[in-house]
Amino acid sequence: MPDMNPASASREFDALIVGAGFAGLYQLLCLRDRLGLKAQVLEAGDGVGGTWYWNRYPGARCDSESHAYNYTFSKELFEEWEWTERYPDHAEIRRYLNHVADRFDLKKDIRFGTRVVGARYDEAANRWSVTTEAGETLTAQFLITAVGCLSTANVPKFPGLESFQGDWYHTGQWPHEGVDFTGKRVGLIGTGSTGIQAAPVIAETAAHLTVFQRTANYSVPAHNVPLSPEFKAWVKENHAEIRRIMHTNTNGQAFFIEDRSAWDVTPEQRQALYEAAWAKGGLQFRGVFRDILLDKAANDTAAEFLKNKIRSIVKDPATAALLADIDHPYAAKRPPIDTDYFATFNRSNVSLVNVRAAPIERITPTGLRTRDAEYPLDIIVFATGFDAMTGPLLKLNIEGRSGQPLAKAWEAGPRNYLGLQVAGFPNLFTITGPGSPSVLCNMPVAIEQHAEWITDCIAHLRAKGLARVETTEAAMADWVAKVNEAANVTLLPQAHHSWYLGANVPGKPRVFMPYAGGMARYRAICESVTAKGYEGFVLSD
Ligand code: N01
Repeated sequence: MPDMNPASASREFDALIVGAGFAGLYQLLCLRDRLGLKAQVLEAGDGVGGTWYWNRYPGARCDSESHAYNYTFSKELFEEWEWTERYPDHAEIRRYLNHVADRFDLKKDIRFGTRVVGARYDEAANRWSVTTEAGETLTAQFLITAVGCLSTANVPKFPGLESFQGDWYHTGQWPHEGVDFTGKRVGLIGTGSTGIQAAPVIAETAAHLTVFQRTANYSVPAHNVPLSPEFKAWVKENHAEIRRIMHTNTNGQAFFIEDRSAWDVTPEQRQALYEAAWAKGGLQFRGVFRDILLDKAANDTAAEFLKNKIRSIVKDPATAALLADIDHPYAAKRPPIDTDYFATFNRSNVSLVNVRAAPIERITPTGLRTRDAEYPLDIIVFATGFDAMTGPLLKLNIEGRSGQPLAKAWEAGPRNYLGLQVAGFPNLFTITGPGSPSVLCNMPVAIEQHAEWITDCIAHLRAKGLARVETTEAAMADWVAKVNEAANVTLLPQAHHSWYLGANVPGKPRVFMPYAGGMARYRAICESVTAKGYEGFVLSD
């Protein structure tokens, strides 16, 4: 007999979704409004935004251009929303996601301030039991993770951190009220996309900024600007075409990678093309030649151009040499874009320390000590990245059939099918999970494709009177091989310290995590799987 108790009815759902960022919001809309499911989002934060709820560090701004950093499912939504800048900052993205949540009346089905700490599959009932930090248990037939790829902060375990008498922050858990750097001696650890965005802004007010660099990085100017009325009008007029490009190209951006090789042009023409791309700025620099990420010699031409730019901007030759001492192919790590990053090192209140040569040994009560020197600091900023892709999923403590922990199933690295499902974990879907294009694609595009695929799959089950979908070991083995093959034809695995490989977290298995075969190919694979009756999945009652 069904449980008629209203208290338990409020804890039983068709679908539970973890996370209220781009992915969770759209998944809720799809399941609730298109399929009529009773769905609920559980969100640890007190508002929508996902990664943008937490990442409020100085300079936090998207590297996709605003006209491409949108949902594309609603023409009306696209037409009524207007971005103000070429790249939206974190606050504007939160305003956008709040607008979406309000426009589609999503917040009533989101529980904020609710951190998921466990999820267990009950085979007999075919339901997931999800536990929250507050000790509540909620159940659902389907469990969908929308936890993002970069949401588990990686704070290196430097000895002595607890003794530090100043303040320290990780950029991915930034205080909402901001941090006042005025007159402070600030140490910034990390020179990935985050550190490169934060350094110039911190330097504006800090008494002194010391940047601790372990791996030198490329960066291309963002050239952020307020959007002109003409550009805004152009975007609205060309919405259909912009959407078409985003949905058919390899990276989900609103531009195509040029179909020419670096060797199709003369050295002078190549230089001119790089100069034009540098002047234009942003991620399109990667798209100048089709073989930049495939052919090391082609990549070297881009790398040398970018290193020369560093040498031409940074006045002190020793600092310039250290910044340009880059040991990996361009774009083999996620390529940052910046606003005045290299020029920041020309300021008298900024210095650069090589912590590859002399590693950080400990945090002291008054600062930081490397092998060679002591640096007195008032504030330490950890721009040290994330336990990417697998971290947010493993933190949920998911247990599948027979109580098998996901952590055990992924002991040697993530194994799944299409980045969407793991054998032994029926009715669990992982939006933009490892093994999907995710971080190698403009995220909203990857997210929409996954949310829609999951929605179609659940609709199919319901239409057939089935209750369970689960991938197989064989499908996973085949997919893991395809993910490796796709990575290995590119230069991506050559950046041996990349978070794509899990290399930034000590002890994490080294597995190339995202699917590098491109969004267009991935989309076609998913469509073919559906057309073949969900090939690689077992559907049952
Ligand atoms: O993190 P990262 P992030 N001692 O891992 C260093 C997205 N994002 O937050 O390279 C000393 O890239 C580490 O050094 P190394 C984007 O996808 C997007 O910057 O490991 N240093 C590295 O320099 C991006 O790729 C946007 O040797 C240590 C840095 O910390 C992803 O988020 C903006 C260390 C970490 O770089 C992550 O970027 C920001 C240690 N023990 C982020 N441990 C935009 O949209 C780590 N490091 C623009």
